[in-house]
Amino acid sequence: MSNKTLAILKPDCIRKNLIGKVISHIQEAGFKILAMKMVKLTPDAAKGFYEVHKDRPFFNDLITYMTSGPCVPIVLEKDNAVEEFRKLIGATDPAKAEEGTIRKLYADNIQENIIHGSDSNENAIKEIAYFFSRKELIEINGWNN
Ligand code: IDP
Ligand code: MG
Repeated sequence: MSNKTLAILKPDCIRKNLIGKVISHIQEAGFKILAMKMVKLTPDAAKGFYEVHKDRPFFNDLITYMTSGPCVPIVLEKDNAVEEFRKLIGATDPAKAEEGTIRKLYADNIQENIIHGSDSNENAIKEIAYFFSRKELIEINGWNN
């Protein structure tokens, strides 16, 4: 799965009516959408997804934010997808993100930063499985994906 990554359009992206703009940006950068849905995370689901951050001071605020409205998880495909997508979204803190990146263009602050991107191939595989069942992925894209 080294050509795949998981994006999540976060609740601020949906609230600000930026779904279309952000997806255009992603598609124009050459990513293919393999699967997509809208979900409202429960606190437990958000905690599970961000378990690696459970001891960080911003964890509780992060869970409140991620459960504050619907999210749109998206499975994306491109060569070197994880690294290419992290470049496209920019640094966690939009103030530090490069010009032209999605976070620089659309994010308000380090917490409400519009979009998630997996940070390694290993995590991409886990994160895709967190939102999409094998059955769903096969039904959508066939056995080769
Ligand atoms: P990433 O999304 O760029 O991979 P992570 O360090 O994995 O960044 O953090 C996960 C999410 O937690 C961030 O996207 C952001 O929403 C939030 N976050 C990270 N660092 C901070 C912080 O210092 N203050 C508030 N929220 C933060
Ligand atoms: Mg991260």
